[in-house]
Amino acid sequence: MYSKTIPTGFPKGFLWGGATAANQIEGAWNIDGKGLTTAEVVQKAQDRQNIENMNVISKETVATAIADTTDDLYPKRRGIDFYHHYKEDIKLFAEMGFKAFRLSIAWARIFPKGDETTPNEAGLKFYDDVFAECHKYGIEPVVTISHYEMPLNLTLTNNGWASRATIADFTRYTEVLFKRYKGIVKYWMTFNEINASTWGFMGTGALDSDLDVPGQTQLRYQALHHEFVASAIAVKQCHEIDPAAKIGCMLARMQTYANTPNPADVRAAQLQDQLNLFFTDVQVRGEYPEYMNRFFAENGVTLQMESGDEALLQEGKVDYLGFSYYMSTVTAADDNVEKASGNLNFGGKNPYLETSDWGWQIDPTGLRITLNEFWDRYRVPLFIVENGLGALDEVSADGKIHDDYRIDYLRQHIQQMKEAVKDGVDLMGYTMWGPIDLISASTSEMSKRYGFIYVDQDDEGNGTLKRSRKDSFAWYQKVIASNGEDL
Ligand code: BGP
Repeated sequence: MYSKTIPTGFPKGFLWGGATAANQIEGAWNIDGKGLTTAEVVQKAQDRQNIENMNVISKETVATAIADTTDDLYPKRRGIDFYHHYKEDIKLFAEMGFKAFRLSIAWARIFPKGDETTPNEAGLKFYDDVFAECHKYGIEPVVTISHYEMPLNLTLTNNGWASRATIADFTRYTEVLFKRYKGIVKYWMTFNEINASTWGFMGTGALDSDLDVPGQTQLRYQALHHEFVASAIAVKQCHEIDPAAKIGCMLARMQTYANTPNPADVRAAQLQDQLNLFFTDVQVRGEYPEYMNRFFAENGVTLQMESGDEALLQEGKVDYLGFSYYMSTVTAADDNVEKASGNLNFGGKNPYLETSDWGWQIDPTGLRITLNEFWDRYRVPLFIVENGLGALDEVSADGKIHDDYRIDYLRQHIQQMKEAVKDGVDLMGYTMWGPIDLISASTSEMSKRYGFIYVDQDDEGNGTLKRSRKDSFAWYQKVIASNGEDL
């Protein structure tokens, strides 16, 4: 008789927590020897071009923004001043019962220009202190090594990841991190949303962002190849230096549906999915999948690989798959379909789904589908390292923030996660995005808020930076205390 038990809920030791990124929280952009980063010029470039989509920033505007390095009011330079508030913030995370806190290290704090041989001790010391503060409360740091930024100097000298030379700069940085934080950081991730590197500047750090310029597809996939190699080397280093640590990849996942049951739409959605899962195919399975050969041939891409690269990709397979999940998309074979509106929407409108204030199509069931698909395809532990609702919060007359909409969003997603666990998916943890309000990656605004903790600061940088608990704070505390039973 075949008899196996179905899990009843989240496993013991499930990593509940929240996720952030250095350039969206830290501030202190020029303090203690830190160098300027690419993230700190993106917003300026967007402002100058007056556009919403960061992926179409032109080369010229990025260059102008880079030339002006004096302004410290830009959102990704001021963050929420976590640099000086980390003790208070981590204490609040601990009060919610966090088991894990995902944060990124600002590469330019460790190597201000990226190409030095000796790291900046003050930068390393800052993260020593942050990790110590986490451990004081039994919180595991989950560290992204590169979250949408790099030392700006590497963009100016190497054109970011477009150059193979950046691999050596990166691996010098990662070696320093693994040695310094051996036994201190148990969970690492190499690149945040690595698929963003085929979208433009934020991912590649290369001045290639105008898609109308010929050769962009070539440049982006070549830059991405360099990131794959750098990631594989980092995985190997991590395993050699600290065999007890786990290191994963990180993908921006949008579950993709066919617009109709018309096989042409289904095939279009399948291709869309392949182009999205290509990244995890390389990083989890350790090789380029065959379907990309055809894509490269049809899109004029000829990858420059060195002998040994393919072996490295095999040796540098990740231990787990981390991913962000905010929404799903719809793909049709032709353009004759109503497009979803809002920022960062790539596909068609799904009439069955509601949207966030920014038009992101909210789809909790899609998360369950994604989890099942990932588990079927990869058989490595999964980690939801971002999920959340960006919303315009209002301070009520009673001085509080009653964010029931956020609770609803998170509750529905956690419910579907639980279903996936019962389906048999191996899920390690859940770090929702932005446990404390922070600067938005895509809009660089403060008013797109995700947090359980409100931060008194407006889009222009006015405010006391005072932290206060929203209604969702007590709710998440209860969720964690009951290991996801009391939703
Ligand atoms: C992901 C990024 C994060 C983040 C989040 C929410 O793409 O990894 O850095 O900010 O999305 O996006 P946004 O800030 O644009 O609302």
